Amino acid sequence: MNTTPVANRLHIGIFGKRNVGKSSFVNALTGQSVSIVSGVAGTTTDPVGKTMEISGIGPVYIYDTAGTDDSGELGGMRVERTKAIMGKINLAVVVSTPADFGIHERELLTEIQARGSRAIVVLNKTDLFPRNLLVEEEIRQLGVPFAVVSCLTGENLDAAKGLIVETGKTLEVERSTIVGDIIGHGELVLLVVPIDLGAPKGRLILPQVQVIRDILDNDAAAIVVKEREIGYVLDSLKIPPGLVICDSQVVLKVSGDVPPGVKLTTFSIVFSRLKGDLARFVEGVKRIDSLEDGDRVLICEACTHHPLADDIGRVKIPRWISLYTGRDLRFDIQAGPILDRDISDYKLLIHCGGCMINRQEMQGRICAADQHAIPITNYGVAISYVHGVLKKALSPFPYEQSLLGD
Ligand SMILES: Nc1nc2c(ncn2[C@@H]2O[C@H](COP(=O)(O)OP(=O)(O)OP(=O)(O)O)[C@@H](O)[C@H]2O)c(=O)[nH]1
Ligand SMILES: [Mg+2]
Repeated sequence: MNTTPVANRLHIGIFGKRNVGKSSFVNALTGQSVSIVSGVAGTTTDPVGKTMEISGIGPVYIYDTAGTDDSGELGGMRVERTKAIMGKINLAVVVSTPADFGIHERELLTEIQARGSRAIVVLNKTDLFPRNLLVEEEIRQLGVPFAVVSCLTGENLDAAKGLIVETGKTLEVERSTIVGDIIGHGELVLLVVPIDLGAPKGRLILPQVQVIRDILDNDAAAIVVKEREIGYVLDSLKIPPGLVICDSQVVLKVSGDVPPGVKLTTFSIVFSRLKGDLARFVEGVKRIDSLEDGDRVLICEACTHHPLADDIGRVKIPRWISLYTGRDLRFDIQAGPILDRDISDYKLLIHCGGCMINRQEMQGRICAADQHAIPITNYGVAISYVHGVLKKALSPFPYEQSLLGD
């Protein structure tokens, strides 16, 4: 794992009508021919993503997209794909020309801002079109920073880059630490990682690697064990660990093994603080107690993966919740974005940890739940709850723990 995970990068999307020079701008920014440029409107058909470093911001992920003014059946599908990218990004660059900027761009800016992202405008092709002070004043009135450039001659491209850096620096992509605020300097953290059928061959999964790195960055020490080894490792330590973090699926066993006074949580819970909102998920999980026969629950997975026979979202969580409530519930699975799905019928959403999506996307999903006033929780919180150990698994987080009452 020697690169910054994509989910931790600032995500930048380039939007605008066809042929305005979006791909040319991406190529100018990256200094590479990432995207094909041509005079034919509709050259870029599928979103193209590229990782790069921008000095002053660090690692970013840039999406070039298809023109948002495309029409017809295929064009409409391209626009849909571009709109899906809007939900993933933190910063949008709306490209236009001094001659073209108008209602379409204003609508794009409104849509971007409504999704909680920041925007800047790039007016391109100034070698062809004279500057348009009326348009510039209008953009100023909208409170959106802009630059007037030519991707052909390179004029003012540095100013456009500068705007991206200035705006990008102010954006919170992720919390800067996963566990740094709950562990002490020099403390020992015991990580419990089951090596079962679901574990990838020959390596650890990304959230585990990220937690280990974060522990090291915070000058603490990590010991990694499988659940079978907890007992003897705890016995052999001179001082008990300050914190135990385990996989949600073994939280019941681990909570029994961890001595009173040692804080316990799960990988899923620490990650839900990073991308989602732990307090919201703790509030949401309480809805399980009032589910009735026939109620529908939506299990949301960030990515599409090939399900295992005993899949966590498809099999285990539905089984555990059904056993816990004693109710006859209906579970559906949604893999991928939930924005397009009618979710109004569901009584509860249970989201995966979201290790493959960024904070912006997870917040979008929480907003979707909000719009329908549906409680939302996540896998880790729900699993600990139905096993009766959530209070213990929230021991590093007194505020969220207090939301559970006595
Ligand atoms: N004169 C001039 N031409 C430019 C400039 N920037 C881009 N072009 C040209 O404009 C045409 C379209 O550029 P692209 O970068 O492919 O535009 P796009 O917005 O990605 O277009 P689609 O992918 O079709 O939506 C190409 O012929 C470019 O060479 C510029 O600053 N000045
Ligand atoms: Mg293009």
